Amino acid sequence: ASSLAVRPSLLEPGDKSQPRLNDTDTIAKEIVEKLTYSIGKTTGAARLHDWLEATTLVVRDRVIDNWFNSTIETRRSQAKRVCYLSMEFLIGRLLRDAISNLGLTDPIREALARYDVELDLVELLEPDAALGNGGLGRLAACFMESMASVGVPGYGYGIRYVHGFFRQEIVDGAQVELPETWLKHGNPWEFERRESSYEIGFGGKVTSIEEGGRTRFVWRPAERVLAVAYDTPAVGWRGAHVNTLRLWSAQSLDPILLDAFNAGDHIGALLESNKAEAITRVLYPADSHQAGQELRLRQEFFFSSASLQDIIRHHLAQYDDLTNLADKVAIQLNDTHPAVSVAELMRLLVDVHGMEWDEAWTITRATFSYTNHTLLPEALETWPIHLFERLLPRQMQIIYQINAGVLREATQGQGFDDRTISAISLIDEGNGRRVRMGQLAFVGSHAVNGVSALHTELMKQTVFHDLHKLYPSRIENKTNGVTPRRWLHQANPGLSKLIDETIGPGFRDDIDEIAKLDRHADDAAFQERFAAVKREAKQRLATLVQERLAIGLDPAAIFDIQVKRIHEYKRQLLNILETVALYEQIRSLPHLDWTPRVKIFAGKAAPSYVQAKEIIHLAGDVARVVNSDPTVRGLLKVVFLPNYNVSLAEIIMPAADLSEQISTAGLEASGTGNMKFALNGALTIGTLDGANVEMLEHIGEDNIFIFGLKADEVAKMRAEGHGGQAVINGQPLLRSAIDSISSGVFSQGDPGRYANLMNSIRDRDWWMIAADFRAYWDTQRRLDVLWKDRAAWNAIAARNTARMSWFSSDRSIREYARDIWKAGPGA
Ligand code: 4GP
Repeated sequence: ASSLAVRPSLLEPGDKSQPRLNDTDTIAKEIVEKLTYSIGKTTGAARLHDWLEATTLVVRDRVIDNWFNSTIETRRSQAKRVCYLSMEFLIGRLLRDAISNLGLTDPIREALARYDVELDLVELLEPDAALGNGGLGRLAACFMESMASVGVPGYGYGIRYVHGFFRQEIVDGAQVELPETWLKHGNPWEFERRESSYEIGFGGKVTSIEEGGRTRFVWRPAERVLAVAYDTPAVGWRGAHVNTLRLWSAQSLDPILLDAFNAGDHIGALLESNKAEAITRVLYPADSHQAGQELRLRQEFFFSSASLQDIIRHHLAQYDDLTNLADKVAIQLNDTHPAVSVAELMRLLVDVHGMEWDEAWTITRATFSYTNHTLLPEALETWPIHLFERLLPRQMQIIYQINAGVLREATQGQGFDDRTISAISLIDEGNGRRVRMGQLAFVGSHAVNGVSALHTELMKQTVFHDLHKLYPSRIENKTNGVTPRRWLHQANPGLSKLIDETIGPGFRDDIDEIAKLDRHADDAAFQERFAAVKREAKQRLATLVQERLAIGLDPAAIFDIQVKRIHEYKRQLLNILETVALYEQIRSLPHLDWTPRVKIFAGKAAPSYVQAKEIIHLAGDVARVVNSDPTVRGLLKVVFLPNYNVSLAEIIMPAADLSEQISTAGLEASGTGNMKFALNGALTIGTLDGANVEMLEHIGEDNIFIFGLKADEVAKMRAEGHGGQAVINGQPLLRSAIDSISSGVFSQGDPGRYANLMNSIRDRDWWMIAADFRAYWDTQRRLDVLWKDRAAWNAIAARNTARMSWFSSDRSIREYARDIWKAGPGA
């Protein structure tokens, strides 16, 4: 990898300075220099965290050279910029990503080794930047990496939360949330940009002035907060292009009210600054769920307004004209969280920059596009009008005006009936009057996309059914992807090396080349090497589980893994019930030839999501009982790994034999963990949901294990009032598992602990757990049999790796760039 060329640096066009050298001697010298002059330590006194900082600074220097090149080139060529507005960027650790993308792994490893320092240990000390909850945030991170790798000039805009996603501990079986403190020791990757700071207003009044025959509205906010930019470079593959992740931090305009302080009110003196800074203090731990509180709306407006002001300032500095905004900037709204941007851009164009309404509206729509990530009704953001009006009075007026235009189109243009009109309206008149952010994002965008083919289809049929009738060409599909750099090259160096040696290194630059592996899938020698790589990854995970939980795992067993947010629709409960049923079967028929299995779970529950927390508790309870039962020893183990995050995922993905993607069909918009697992050679057991449907098409039906109800069948059964009890009565295994859990077999001393959870299956079975149990159980037993034929299993595993290239986020980004943004190479 050390031969990978980093582009020579061109600090200014025509600059003749020499590119940096990347040999071990140079790197070692630079690391020691940083240690000495930036950190103030000798090599003898340096601790591991000092080496981390010194190494980061050396890598950062190289990133910066390329960052300048990219910025200069975008400006020179007047290329269109893509601004990705997202409340969440779940980026994880950055050092290994940067080192690997710059091709510096070998020289840095060797340079540190000269001082008896191990690169792997250094990397482990970097905090895991968890500025996101789950899929949506991780997708934004993969997209940042892919935009840089594909060469799309991209700017991520988000929030610099002081406390990212909470740390999860399990205490007496229950989830406990602890603050996450990634910034505690500073962050060497970021640069504060004091010159890029903007005032963000809240509350106050709107007045109007008559000006040259035109009414101009002026918003006079009662409260103002400063948004300050912090930039982090986002490095693409081979460092060829470096983009910017710009995160906003809130500061008060007056750090302290000195009058109050001098009068002895020491707390009051800081109240205002605390209130301002609270905006960017904590990430809301809600995944696919509306957070509801006022602070959340403040966060949304804060980062939207700061980003738009920044985009406009940047644009004016280069073009001195806003009429060509949509030709030079594309703004992607990552879910509805930044949807208020639609109103805010209108305000900036019309009120601040004096543009006519109609022209501003045309430009706004041409600039924005919106991605929907979930159909769950509880996740569709709406805000009470009184709150919205109080906080954002001018934006509220603008929303009314936008709505009037849309409704006019619907009535006059289309002659829609009243029901359709009220479904289209940006104002929900039914629930105490609320602003519908999904509608706002939809009407303010020229393109609206879902994240898998099925999800996009369901968007048309359900949440956006009526808007789709009004704007029939607006919804399109952009199936998600994951970056192969982080999720294959870095997370799985063993497999990457095997692929190098089997088909050559071309797949590192063009992931589609990985398809050449297909030819080797049936070759016995290759299969053995593939299995050896898998086994090593499993051993690594087993060691981690031993260290953290003191549970011994046998890498010869199937590692059957479900890791993701805990949600009822993701059906960890179905998996746990199958585990309990299997446990009971092994206990009653111990003489049968059972296939040894390890069931691994990890994931966080939203702190207020009672059922999700009960599911975590149950997984732990089942684990305790099963793992201490000598009758199943060696045949079944259950593990709940606390604090699932990006770094843990990097260890888990390569170690899976079986990937659980078992959501109730129609509810998982896409999934991206499903892609990471399959790319790393895990077989998938899953429903026909989200991107599983397309994975089936690419991997082939013999190589993926699909079971259960389809989305339309789920909808039909729900409509018919399906209940669980009748199904349970006909299925002794399921019935026994539910009875055991209900009677306290796994919660001795507290038999009622899971009464609600179990009753929900018996009664409504909303998530179709009882309905799908049998099909799931049977498919698992088929997999047990397949496991015994090692060659067959390994061939399927290898074919999964070979056939997953379409699920690279490079492909997703190329599609967005071509169809929605009209930006990037070739635009
Ligand atoms: C997630 C979806 O649940 C998941 O299916 C999808 O793969 C991911 O977005 C990226 O598109 N949604 C969220 C959320 O994370 O907060 O709504």
